[in-house]
Amino acid sequence: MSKATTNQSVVLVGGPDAGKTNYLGRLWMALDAETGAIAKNGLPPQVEYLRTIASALHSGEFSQRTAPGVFESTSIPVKWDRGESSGQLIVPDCAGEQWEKIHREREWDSKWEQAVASMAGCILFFRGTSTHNVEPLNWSNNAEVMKCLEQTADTNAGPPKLPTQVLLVDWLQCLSAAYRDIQGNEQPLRVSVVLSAWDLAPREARDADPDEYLSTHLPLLHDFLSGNPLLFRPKTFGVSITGGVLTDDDTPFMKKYLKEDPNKTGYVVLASGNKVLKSSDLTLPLAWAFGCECPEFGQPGIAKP
Ligand SMILES: Nc1nc2c(ncn2[C@@H]2O[C@H](COP(=O)(O)OP(=O)(O)OP(=O)(O)O)[C@@H](O)[C@H]2O)c(=O)[nH]1
Ligand SMILES: [Mg+2]
Repeated sequence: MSKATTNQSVVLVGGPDAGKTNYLGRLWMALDAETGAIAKNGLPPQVEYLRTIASALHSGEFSQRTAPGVFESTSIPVKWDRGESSGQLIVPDCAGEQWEKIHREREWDSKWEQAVASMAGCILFFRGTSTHNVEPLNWSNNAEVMKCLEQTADTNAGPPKLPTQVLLVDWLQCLSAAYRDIQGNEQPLRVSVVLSAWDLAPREARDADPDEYLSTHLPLLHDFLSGNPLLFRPKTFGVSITGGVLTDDDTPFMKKYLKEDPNKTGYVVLASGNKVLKSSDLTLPLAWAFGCECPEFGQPGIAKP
């Protein structure tokens, strides 16, 4: 018998240039192909937005960064458990600048309030190769920061930008508080951490559990998630939507990419029990955030070696 759910949203969280929109386009291809853990269950009303991103990827280009002010609340009918369960997935996409504004102004508008009211989980994006990232700093003795703070005091200029992981933790705090207050939900919030452009991660990190990369490069975020089991149910994924860098040049990778079925490109790396898996199912981060049970996630409670 089919188990229907109410409309549920999965919120895409991340700063500018983190990989949200391009993942959404590649995710749509995977949902549309109906071969992954989650599949489409009919056509979404706003299919044009998804098709535009997907068609850029089809023609060998990443979709451009989202313009500030855009808020695309895509609603996709989906099914899982081999069609036994179905629901409506609402995936709002906006420019990373809107997330920065939420951090600065400590408020979000009614569109976000609506998305959070039906939030099943969230997908948090970080792209290690983005030039927008601000590295964690040693505030107590970093000479450049101390100089900058001194100048800020003298000139009333804006303070230096906060490290990216501080913003990511702040967004999670806001979402977790809203999840509890608005929904009255006592369950931990499901969080998929997507380390995007995993094809550009350092060679030695690429085949290891992406959670180790998180622990080394964003230790505050890693410890915040793993140290609060009553608030969060996190899982870290290394995601490459293409398998390599898309460029106008006639590289061997591009020749291969343009010949391939775009739904066969890219991969997801994740820990499964005591192994590390490389899967071609790009819906897995969504499946975790949505709360689906997938064999790829391994048995709960099995410790890593
Ligand atoms: N090599 C590689 N690059 C990627 C991948 N995914 C995203 N990128 C790069 O990341 C850039 C930013 O991706 P977007 O999807 O636009 O990021 P966004 O989070 O939507 O950014 P805003 O709209 O500014 O908030 C792309 O233009 C690509 O250069 C990937 O799987 N592999
Ligand atoms: Mg975008």
